[in-house]
Amino acid sequence: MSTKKPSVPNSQLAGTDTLDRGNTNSKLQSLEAFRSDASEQALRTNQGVKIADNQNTLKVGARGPSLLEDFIMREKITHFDHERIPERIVHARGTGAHGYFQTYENHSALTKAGFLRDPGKKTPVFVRFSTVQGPRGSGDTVRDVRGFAVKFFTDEGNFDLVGNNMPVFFIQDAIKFPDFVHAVKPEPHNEIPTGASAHDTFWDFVSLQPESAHMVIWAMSDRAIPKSFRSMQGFGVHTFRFINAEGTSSFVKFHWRPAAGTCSLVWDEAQKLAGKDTDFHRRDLWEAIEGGDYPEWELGVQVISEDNEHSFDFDILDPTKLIPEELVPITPLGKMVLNRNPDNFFAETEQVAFCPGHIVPGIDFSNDPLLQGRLFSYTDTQLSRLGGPNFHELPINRPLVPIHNGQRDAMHRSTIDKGRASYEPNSIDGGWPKETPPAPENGGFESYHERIDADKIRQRSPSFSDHFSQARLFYKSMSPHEQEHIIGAYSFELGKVEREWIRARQVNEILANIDLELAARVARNLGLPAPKAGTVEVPQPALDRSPALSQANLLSGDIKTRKIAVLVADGVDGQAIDDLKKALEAEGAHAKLLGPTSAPVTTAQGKVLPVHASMEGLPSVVFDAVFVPGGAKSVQALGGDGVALHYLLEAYKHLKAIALQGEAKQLRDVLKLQADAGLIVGGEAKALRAFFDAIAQHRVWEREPKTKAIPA
Ligand code: HDE
Repeated sequence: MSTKKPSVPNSQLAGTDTLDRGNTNSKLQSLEAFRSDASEQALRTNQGVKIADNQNTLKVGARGPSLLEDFIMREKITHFDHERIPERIVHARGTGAHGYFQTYENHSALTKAGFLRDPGKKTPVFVRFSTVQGPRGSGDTVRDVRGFAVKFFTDEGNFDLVGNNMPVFFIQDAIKFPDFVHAVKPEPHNEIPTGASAHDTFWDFVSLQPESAHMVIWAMSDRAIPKSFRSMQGFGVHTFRFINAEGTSSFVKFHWRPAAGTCSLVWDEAQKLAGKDTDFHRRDLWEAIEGGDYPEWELGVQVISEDNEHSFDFDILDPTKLIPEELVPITPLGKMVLNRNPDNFFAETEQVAFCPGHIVPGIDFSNDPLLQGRLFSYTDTQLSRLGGPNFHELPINRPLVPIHNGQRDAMHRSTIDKGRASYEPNSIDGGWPKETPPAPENGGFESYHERIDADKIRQRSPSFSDHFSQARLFYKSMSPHEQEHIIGAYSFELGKVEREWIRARQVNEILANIDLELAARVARNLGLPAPKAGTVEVPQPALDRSPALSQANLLSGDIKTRKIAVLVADGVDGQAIDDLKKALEAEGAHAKLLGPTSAPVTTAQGKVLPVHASMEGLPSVVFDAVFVPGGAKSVQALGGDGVALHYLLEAYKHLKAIALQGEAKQLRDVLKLQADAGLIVGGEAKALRAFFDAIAQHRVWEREPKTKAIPA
């Protein structure tokens, strides 16, 4: 802090006085000035001239050459020619939403950050979820890490929490990031594969880089094929600091926990969805918000006091390590609700620019060497992606507080700065704008005073050297079906690797150090000999298992917002549909009627019933469960319809709850479906309850071995 210059009076602090406390819409209001509604407006050029003919270029005669003087055509085509900007180098595919964050209580003992101190305040947020590997138009459901980036528009400036849906990362030092990204991206000669890590260069790199072992096993787990953005956890990954008003610092790890529970797709379903609905996750988020099912997350932190920095058997600065929740429970801070879709994808979701370096007083960095490198990268990448250093002026990126400083000019400057002095100190403009002292009631940012006495050195800390104990902890903490999925994913991905030495190295030098049984199972699937022992000594971690890591323990327990397909044809029992809909509505779930075509059907009771789509239009993969009502004629038609039968078989294979009511019972025999807790036959209320309970379990895991070609 500097004391030599005049400070800002309290009345002008950080813009708090200019904002309406508790106003959830402040960001939306600030965006309002930039939103453009064309209704009842004339078509004009960019210079404001009304256009009389938007159909024809100016020509010499109706069949003659076009004229260069046609400024209307030239302006239109020129703008079109430059419509694209470079996509993000990673996380190119994404989708965004507006919402708010509200703290549960005053957390001033932990941090002086204002948005975590005032429970009456709703802080606007913009969130962008993303995949990492694929380009902008790639599929949503590929096996990949998901980005979970949140911009908080606080009264003290923007805070960006730029996290992922997994709590660790592939590398420990930022200098390895270009290597990692080059390895995972499509191969350079043929640009294959899109949106997948199942190829030689990825496995070559990670098998040579043992520090990736922990993150890779997360990426081979169900976490890499989330059911929806709404059902993903989020993590800040790095250790950050909270600083309170007394200047006391604590280390923190950020966690987002979804109210919808955490759950995933199954692999075959994820692959099919990538083709049948490329936009599956994007659509789900959009529709949930449009329908008023506002997605919600709880933000929490694991808090580690300065004194406990070294009390773990790993280094809290190592981003390939998590802190088991059983060792440090999560302190809930507040909740985030997403309640508004963007108006324009490009202006909002594409142009939003996150940076882990965007922090506010009360939050600070740790020395995690991955985080330190990120602090440089994000602003740097925006310079080429958004065309210069003024991207903070784009409406979606503007902080709510007024910005004044001596930065001037450059490409796309939109602020019209008044005054003569673009330097500080100055005596021409009364010394304004001036520094603000850091005391909490003033709000000037002050970096945490950390004493460091060390050599300038290029070296990985020896405390970062264990790469396997937490990968093992993760594997051992999985439920049996989750372990099977991990074995399946490694086998699938390595099966796509052409070079046998890479497959063998991953099995012998990585998997064998995580778990010998895992290595043996994958080796068998690849036709390789099972390794007899690992290659390194793996330390015993403090815990054998961390139940908090298994998604089996993270379900919401209800069926809120779940989607149920109802298969119908002429002669369907209309009463059964009404009863189902009523029961589902009471639980907050939704039904969609699907017919052989999109044409309405006539019920057994003679009523004409519109359907939402044909069965081919909304395939089973986009639903959580399938319900077939009775009605002899309808069931007979469905039983003779290959699309309907495939619909049921596919839902069965994807371990979804299926209810066959009344005459629909016959379909079980036609398809030879084996009985289990998720196959409900019968129409009474008890059966409906059993159906709902099965949906709440998300998937019928006991069925899985029966759906495999070769039993494990
Ligand atoms: Fe990023 N990352 N990253 N990353 N990252 C970007 O920034 C980078 C890392 C994450 O929706 C880029 O604006 C480096 C970890 C998300 O706009 C780029 C390193 C985590 C997003 C970049 C990392 C992330 C990005 C590309 C290693 C989880 C999307 C475009 C030191 C904690 C944000 C952009 C959005 C995007 C660099 C590692 C999350 C190139 C150098 C670890 C969610 O700047």
